[in-house]
Amino acid sequence: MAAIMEPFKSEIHFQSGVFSPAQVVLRRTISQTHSLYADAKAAQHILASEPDRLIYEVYTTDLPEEEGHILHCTTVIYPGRVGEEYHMTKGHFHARREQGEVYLGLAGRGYLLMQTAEGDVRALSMETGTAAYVPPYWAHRTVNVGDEPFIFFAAWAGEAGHDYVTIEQHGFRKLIVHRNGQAELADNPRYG
Ligand code: M6P
Ligand code: ZN
Repeated sequence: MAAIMEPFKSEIHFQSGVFSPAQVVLRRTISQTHSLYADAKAAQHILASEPDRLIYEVYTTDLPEEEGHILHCTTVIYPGRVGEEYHMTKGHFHARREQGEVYLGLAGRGYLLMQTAEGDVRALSMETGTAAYVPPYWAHRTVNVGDEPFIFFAAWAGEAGHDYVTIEQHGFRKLIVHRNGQAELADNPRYG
């Protein structure tokens, strides 16, 4: 059971995603994320030429990851591509698959890509003001398809946990790629 704790508030700057006070800031560069991209050659090239390329940051509060709490954070995905694929988060299932999550778009344009264990895929476009729901059992990844940082707020149950391994090993069935001057859903040649 969660212990009694002091209520608190945070200030979120919608145009930068800065969440303050933010006790924890996660930074993901190409060095930590290159293996997620389908075009391994393009990813290796960026890794060699720009090893510090910042892909995304997560500003989060330091709350106990336990039942009763609602964890919440902002994520800022910087614009850019690796081959045809847009910059994106690692993506995860919840360790407790039955826990959902809610997102709110604050700035920029992106997609929320979701997939079940059976391989069903959905992609929802997101912009400022879009509240998007990740129901139980759907893995989720966000992708920046615009020219500006894509920034969103997320809230989920404290006991949900993150399972990254399944996505690291198998990927998503679909990629969101830049083709014909726009964002398109394409089959992932490396899925499986
Ligand atoms: C959202 C939430 C967070 C997550 C973040 C980055 O804000 O789902 O829980 O950490 O996106 O995504 P990932 O952890 O998959 O890299
Ligand atoms: Zn999640």
